[in-house]
Amino acid sequence: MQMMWWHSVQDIQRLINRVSAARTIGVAWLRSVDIDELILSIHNIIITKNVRNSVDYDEESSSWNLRIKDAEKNDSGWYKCQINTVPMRSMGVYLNIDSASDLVDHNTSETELTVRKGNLEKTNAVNYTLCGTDIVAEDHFLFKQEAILKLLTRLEDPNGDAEQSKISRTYNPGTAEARYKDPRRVREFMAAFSSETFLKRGVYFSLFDEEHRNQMIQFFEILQGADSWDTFYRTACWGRDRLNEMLFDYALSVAVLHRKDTKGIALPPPYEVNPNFFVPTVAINEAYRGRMKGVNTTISFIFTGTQKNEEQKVAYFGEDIGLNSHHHYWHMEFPFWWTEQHGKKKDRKGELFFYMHHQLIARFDAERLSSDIPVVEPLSWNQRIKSGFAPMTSYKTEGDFPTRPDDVAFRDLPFLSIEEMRVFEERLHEAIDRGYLINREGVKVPLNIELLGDIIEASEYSLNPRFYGSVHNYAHMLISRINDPEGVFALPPGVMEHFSTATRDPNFFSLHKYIDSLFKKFKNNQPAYRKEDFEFPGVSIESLKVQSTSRAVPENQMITYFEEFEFNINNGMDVNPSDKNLHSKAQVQRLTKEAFKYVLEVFSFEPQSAVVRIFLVPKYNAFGEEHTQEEKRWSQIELDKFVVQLSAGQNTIVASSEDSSVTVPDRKGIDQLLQEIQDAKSGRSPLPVNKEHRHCGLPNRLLIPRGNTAGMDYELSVMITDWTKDKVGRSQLGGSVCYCGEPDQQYPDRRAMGFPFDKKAEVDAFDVANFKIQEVKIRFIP
Ligand SMILES: [Cu+2]
Repeated sequence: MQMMWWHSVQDIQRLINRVSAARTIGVAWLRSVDIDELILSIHNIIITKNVRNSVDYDEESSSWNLRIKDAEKNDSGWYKCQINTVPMRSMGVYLNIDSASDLVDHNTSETELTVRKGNLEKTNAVNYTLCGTDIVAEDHFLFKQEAILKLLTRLEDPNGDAEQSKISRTYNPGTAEARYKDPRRVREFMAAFSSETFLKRGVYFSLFDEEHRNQMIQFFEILQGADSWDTFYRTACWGRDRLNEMLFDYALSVAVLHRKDTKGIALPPPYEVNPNFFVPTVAINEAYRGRMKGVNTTISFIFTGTQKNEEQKVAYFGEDIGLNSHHHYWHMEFPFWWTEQHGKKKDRKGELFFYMHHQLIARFDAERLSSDIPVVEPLSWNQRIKSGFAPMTSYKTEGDFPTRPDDVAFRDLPFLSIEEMRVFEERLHEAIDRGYLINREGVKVPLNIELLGDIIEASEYSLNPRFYGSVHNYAHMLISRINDPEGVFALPPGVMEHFSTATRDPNFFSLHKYIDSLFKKFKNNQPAYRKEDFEFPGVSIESLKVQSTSRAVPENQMITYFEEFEFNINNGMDVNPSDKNLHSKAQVQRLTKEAFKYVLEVFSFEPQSAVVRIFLVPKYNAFGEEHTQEEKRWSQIELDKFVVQLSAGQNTIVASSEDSSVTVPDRKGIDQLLQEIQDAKSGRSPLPVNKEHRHCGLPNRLLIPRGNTAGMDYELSVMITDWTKDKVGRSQLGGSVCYCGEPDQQYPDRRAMGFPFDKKAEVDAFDVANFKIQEVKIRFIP
């Protein structure tokens, strides 16, 4: 993983600047020879004298491929592709042409190799190398990006954009059926839309409400089935002014995440589309006062509750707007209503439902321990809900999110009783105890983690939703509607009703701990891991340490702190056309960390591909007692997972906390997106487009728990296993793949999610040379 590329970056930058034309700058391929870098190609021009090299651009995957014909041992080494943006982006790959015999096996005369993002693949017809998927935005992409931002502006008002509103007036999906994959669906949707029961504007939309959901799905299906970007865009413009604003926002966002022609487009963050959901109403009102006075305002706000409420100590986590967004987008990438009609089957969706939420609980508990409060308790249908929640935020049009006091009992909903929940729970326990579930036809089906995730959520893949219910979705509704279960006050539902706001309620974590206990029971029934499940012969971890980027921090210590964060709340304000230029912002604190790196010394007997898995766990509980092995196992937080190419002998592996494959970098806000579009249009600075850009993913700032001022004790564990056995397909481990998978592809790692801590292990199983624990501290700087 050690990259040695950074030396002559400026020289290359100058060269690329000279060679390239205006805005659309291609990609340069470089090769490292000793400490120098040799330029192989710029754009599609070959610079090197090596005639075996060629470069081409693959439009489909937006990738620049370097081809090396008749590759030979001498071609082994580090290669790098580089994109001339500011800041410069580059990516290194190690090409290892060692086992010539392998290659001969595959192909006789011509030997070409495939290298993908940081990893080497050898397959038979294999070609080449992929230089990331970063390209520079061209006009058409800029138009799309801007169009999506406009479509999601001030959703309660008529569209303020002249062009979009003209399309909305003149286009009608009902008279353009031929432009959709399935004209029948367009007809059905148009009929539903014109019926009395179709959800009106100005009221809340809930995905959990079956009628709302079905209407949304109908609209989503025509967005998804639009035959081109143009049809898609026109359909969206049409829907923008006619459909319920929350329904429109949701359907459009899921479509943008799934359509091929919208890959790489950034959605405006949920806290800027709908600031009212996240910013206390008093702060919104204060910003209004600024508007009335005609001044730009930045209003700071704090997390909910007072110090009298223990839960307030960890509100910074549940109410973190980046965490809210992660949860929101995860459920958009893996909608429980998704079927093959909507697109590819989502690989390991049931297991991911378990694992992503399990990790949220482990992280929440670690934050609680940082604040000296005990871990969260699972909710139970037989007990009252201990902690209340006063959201202090509101719907744009339907008033405040209801407040729930401490210590209230569950209440039946008109269509769902608590007694039914007990029955569903009983049936789940039975399925787990017996190791099979009963499908719709009454046939026993062996239970696995995937099927269990599907029946608990329940997703459309549940084998028997009538029998097992929809425990997770129902539980969300039982909590969000607890204030007015019969609807006698016509209160809108609470924050638990929406994935974007759910984690703000501390009961989200109680609910999910309850769900997690079912998965835990299943996992504990599985045969324990044995030593041979973990072994990687010939590989040993000699040392492991963590180094902070600032020199003053001692080894094996990490630093966290709070920073101020500002975001745009214009969409939460009504606007008077005369003060269109007024700007309102909100400011809130958010947890962040200092960047650090893991440094591993690893010995390998032979050159091989290996996968490094890194976990962290708090050492002590809230009472200062060391956690048992069992407690530690189930509380492990995944920090990273990446592939390395080990050479024979000693290897130094260095990985940065910033490249973690559980996280995403900071989300771009509306202002930044608009600025970048402007800069690109005017030619000031090209806009880099990453078509693999993910919305789903934990914010990188939250990678590690807060820790405490004295320096809290944790154990860092690293396991290295054989990547050739674990990998699936030709995939790589990048982006936020650990919690969010890879869109449209198989989950790249064959092992159970959470491996090696997901199941029990025999006493000596971890006595292997490819596993190591290091004690570390996390110090919080107030
Ligand atoms: Cu969730």
